[in-house]
Amino acid sequence: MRFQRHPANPLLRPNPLHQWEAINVFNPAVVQHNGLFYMLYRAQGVDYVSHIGCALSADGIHWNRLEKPVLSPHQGADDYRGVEDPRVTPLDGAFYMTYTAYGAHSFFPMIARSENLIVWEDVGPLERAENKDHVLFPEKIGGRYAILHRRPPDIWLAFSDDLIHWTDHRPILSPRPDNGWDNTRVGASGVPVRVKEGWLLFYHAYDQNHVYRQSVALLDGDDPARVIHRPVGFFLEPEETWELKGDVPNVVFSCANIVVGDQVYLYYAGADRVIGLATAPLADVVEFATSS
Ligand code: BMA
Repeated sequence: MRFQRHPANPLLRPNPLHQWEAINVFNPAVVQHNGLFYMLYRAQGVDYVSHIGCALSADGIHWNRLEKPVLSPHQGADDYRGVEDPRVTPLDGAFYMTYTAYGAHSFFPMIARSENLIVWEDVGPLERAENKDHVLFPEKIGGRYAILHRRPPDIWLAFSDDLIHWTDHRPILSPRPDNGWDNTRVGASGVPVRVKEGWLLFYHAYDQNHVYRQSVALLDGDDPARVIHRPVGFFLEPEETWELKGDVPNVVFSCANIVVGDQVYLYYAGADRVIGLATAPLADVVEFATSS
């Protein structure tokens, strides 16, 4: 199974009219709300400080951007180098953005909340340690909030009663040293997708040559610490020129895998510079995640 690239790719490019997004736009979250698609994307200008911009679309293909970022560094020394890699989870009637705060002491994972996807307020850090690729599940599991995160090089799971205190941290998915493409590091992509078979955990991995690829595994519906099946292969790797060359070469990196009708829309960045879309029937993704 392979995802099909959209013929209009790349859908979003850097915008030289806005200083803050003049060099790179990448790693977007996408959610559907009030009949529109909202994209929250990471953007960099010539200073390489990351902001989070917002674009709106009626069809998920053609986007109109807001003039200004919706989130910029605001925590002084903790994030003055940027706010990065948003993932957005609809939960409890609101939206939660998990993003990486990059500051004086490296980076750590933050959680913010919004009712309208434009005005964001911080909830707090998941932990003040080198960690990223964190994303909330869209519903409580066993009565508690659940989150995926990444303490290098593994994907971890943790739980919370209040989204502030996180416990029961444990690694659930690791690189496979003998398996070429995902032998070095793994991290979650977008919000896990609930299907009747369990949770689809979309993830990225890179190998010893720093080539980023995308795949998906199946987690148990009630106990997502349990990996039911993990395909040997991947479903997307850098092939197009804009995926092979950019700010960081050989990268397809996704923070959004949403279900639209009977399709999965995987939004992703090519080479940390532009944003594209690839799609696949949900039924094919489930088959891949359960049997290949
Ligand atoms: C990761 C993250 C992503 C980036 C990727 C490839 O560590 O920082 O933002 O897209 O590297 O450069």
